[in-house]
Amino acid sequence: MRLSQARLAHVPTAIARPGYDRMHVRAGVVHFGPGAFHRAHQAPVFDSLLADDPRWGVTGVSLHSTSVADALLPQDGLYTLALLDAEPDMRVIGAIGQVLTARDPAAIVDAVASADTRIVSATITEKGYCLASDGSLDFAHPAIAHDLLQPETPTSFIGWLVVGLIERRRRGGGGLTVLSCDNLADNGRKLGAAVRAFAEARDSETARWIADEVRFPCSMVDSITPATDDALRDRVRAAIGMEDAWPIQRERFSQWVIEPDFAGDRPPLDHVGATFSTDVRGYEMAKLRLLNGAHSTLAYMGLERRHETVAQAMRDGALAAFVERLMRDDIAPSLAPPAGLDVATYIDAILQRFANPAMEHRLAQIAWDGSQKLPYRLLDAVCAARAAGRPIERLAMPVAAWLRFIEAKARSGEPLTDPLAERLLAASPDTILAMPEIFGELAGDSTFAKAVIGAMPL
Ligand code: CS2
Repeated sequence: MRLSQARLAHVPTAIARPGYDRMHVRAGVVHFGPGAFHRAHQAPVFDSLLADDPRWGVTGVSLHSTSVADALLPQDGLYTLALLDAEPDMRVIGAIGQVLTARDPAAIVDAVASADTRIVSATITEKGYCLASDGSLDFAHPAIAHDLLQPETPTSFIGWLVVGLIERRRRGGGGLTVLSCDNLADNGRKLGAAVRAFAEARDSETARWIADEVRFPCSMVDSITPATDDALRDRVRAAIGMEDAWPIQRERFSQWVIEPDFAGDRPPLDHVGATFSTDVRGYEMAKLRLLNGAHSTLAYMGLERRHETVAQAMRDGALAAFVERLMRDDIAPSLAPPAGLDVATYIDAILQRFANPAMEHRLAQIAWDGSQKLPYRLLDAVCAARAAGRPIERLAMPVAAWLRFIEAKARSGEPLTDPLAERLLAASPDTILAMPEIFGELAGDSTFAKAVIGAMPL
């Protein structure tokens, strides 16, 4: 027995189910990258919205794999979300109707161009934006170079989006909101500039239409989402009384702060858990540097100390004390918190979330894609410390641990999950520290290089 629309009525009543008629849902949102984070964070918000308004269903688009479509389509898009707490809570989410893949390019273009679609959102991870270290579109990126040469058969999110936007304009379609939900500082602004630059390289009329009609609000997203494992599948099977091929788990806490800069209709996301704020930047900087910066620190320094999960690393007194000191003394002074965000309390809450014993959040998962994550998470704080004349020795320690992590992979021959893996595995620590595409202005900073090379394991 597999979870599906027909079997939804058999899910025990203790488990919340879509309280709306899924037959009448229309897809107002096209989401690129319907992986675990989207299904844990934004999809439940739209699921709550659907209780009052059937216009906000979600069509997922997976550009690089068919695994989400293969798991969810036999389940009519349904899946179980488990909130991990002392008392785990489960809920069946029905917001996702369709999952499209690159097997059906015309359907992707049609989804972006459709009059029903008001929002195109994305969780494609840092590397999906194809940005250079100054935050602008990297025209030398192989996917972007490919998409400019063969614009009708793109590979990148930006390439696909622009094909969809051209079709939307051709149909006389209205404006659109493109909502980045990835962990990048200034995510919306960077995406908007990248899309306009790409469109400009194709034709300036499209670029002008995009500038006039498409909004790119910034958003800060937060909810810790450990990867799905067999333990979760078993728990969900026992709870719902049937198979769910891909349930999702996350902590109870969830935050979504969105700039209220929408084209046309803005769904009342603030009635279902999100916050609209004109100071997303302040929230984003605090979240990226404190939570994600500490996460990456725990990952590289924790793996080195043979820990496997975040909660385990937090039970290591020396490491937990180091991370707390890093957050309070080195990162906090680099922030410009929005009115109403008390940084000391925010740090307390993050430390408590990390220690949640109900979550098995693997450090190896967080350690992926270091070359893409460290700039926003740690290096921006290093730059701020350098500019203000504050010490950088502690901030250099997780960077050094990352370099040792790469060295260990090179030595053992184990794979390194990172888009720059090949180059990183072949390079010395000094060569890596001189890569401007990772280190930006710090690439030529001998004080920083000295601090990193001199940093010892904890
Ligand atoms: C984590 C994030 O895997 C990682 O790199 O730091 O996914 C983190 O759990 C989320 O950003 C929390 O909102």
